[in-house]
Amino acid sequence: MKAVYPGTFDPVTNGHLDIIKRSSKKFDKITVLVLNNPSKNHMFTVEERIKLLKEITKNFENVEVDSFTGLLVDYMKQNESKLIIRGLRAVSDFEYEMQMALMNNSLYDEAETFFLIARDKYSYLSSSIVKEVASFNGDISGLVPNIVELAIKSKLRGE
Ligand code: COD
Repeated sequence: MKAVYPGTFDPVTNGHLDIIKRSSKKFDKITVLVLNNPSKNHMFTVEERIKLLKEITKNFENVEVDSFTGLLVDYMKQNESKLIIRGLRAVSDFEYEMQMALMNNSLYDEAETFFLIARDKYSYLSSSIVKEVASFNGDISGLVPNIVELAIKSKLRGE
């Protein structure tokens, strides 16, 4: 069975990576899908986010990276995908995730969402918090893969 792991990934963190690793063991093929929302401000362009994701998932044979502008369910219909992977960190994630899962299911009857509970050590991690810590020169090693840490630092230097 193949599944889509959709997100913003601005940028990918070790929490995302853990969900990718764990789901790649349970499904035949995972597509990590960067959804493009042009109305939101992001630190990284879609191309940069894809490049980072491709680099850190290059050793997973059944993981590919793609991007899409539009509704997730439209991508899924076009690619004959029916399964969505999402990570759940805390109760605070639940309301939003439930709303999305129900909306996706109402737009596309065959879409089902599978939730993986975040590992303890990543349960407080988000792309936003990593960017905030980095912006005040805090230590983000251990929170994101090395190449992501370098990319964030380079962005913050305005490069
Ligand atoms: N540990 C475990 N899981 C984590 C961690 C962590 N530390 N950090 C994040 N995650 C999980 C998140 O809970 C989420 O499931 C996934 O990883 C991706 O996270 P983000 O933050 O990169 O992505 P989101 O939540 O911003 O993604 C939202 C979408 C882009 C998927 C959504 O807005 C969408 O589908 N947009 C397309 C338009 C559409 O179809 N809208 C209707 C949907 S109802």
